[in-house]
Amino acid sequence: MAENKLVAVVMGSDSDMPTMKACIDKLKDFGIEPVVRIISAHRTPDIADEFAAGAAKTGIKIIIAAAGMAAHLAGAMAARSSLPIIGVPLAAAEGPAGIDALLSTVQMPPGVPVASMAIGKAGAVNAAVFAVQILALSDEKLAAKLTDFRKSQRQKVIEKDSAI
Ligand code: RP5
Repeated sequence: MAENKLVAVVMGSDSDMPTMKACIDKLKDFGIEPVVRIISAHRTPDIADEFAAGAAKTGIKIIIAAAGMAAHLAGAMAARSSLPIIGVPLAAAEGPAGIDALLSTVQMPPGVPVASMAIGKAGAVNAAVFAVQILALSDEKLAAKLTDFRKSQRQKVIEKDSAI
């Protein structure tokens, strides 16, 4: 059975969904059904504030926040919630290929951390895996799934190597 809404995936725009689908799909692979929201730190700051401030009370344990350009969504979540916040910087259609979003996400002031992943799809997938790693600390079944996932990644590389 899917874990009950322990992880939230928020993104700044519906234009982020094609990339963040990789995050949502990876969470689902581990049996985690995330809360998914489109919330903008700049266009809907009141909703971002309300969501972050209330997330813990709804049972959410981890917030994954993805945005492009001047990517303040993860920081806005971290400003209003003490939950672990995982940031995913995205490359927008215009701009310097996500470097803008990376710096906006990662350069948090001391005391208000955001765990920033890589830019784009790699970061989206890793955000899901990182969330699973946190939850697996107190969930043996999830820890076993994580072990299987690592084994299967290893096996894929070995098979590619053998096929050369
Ligand atoms: C950010 O601005 C969003 O996260 C998105 O990556 C970028 C562009 O947004 P749209 O103009 O496509 O809505 O806030």
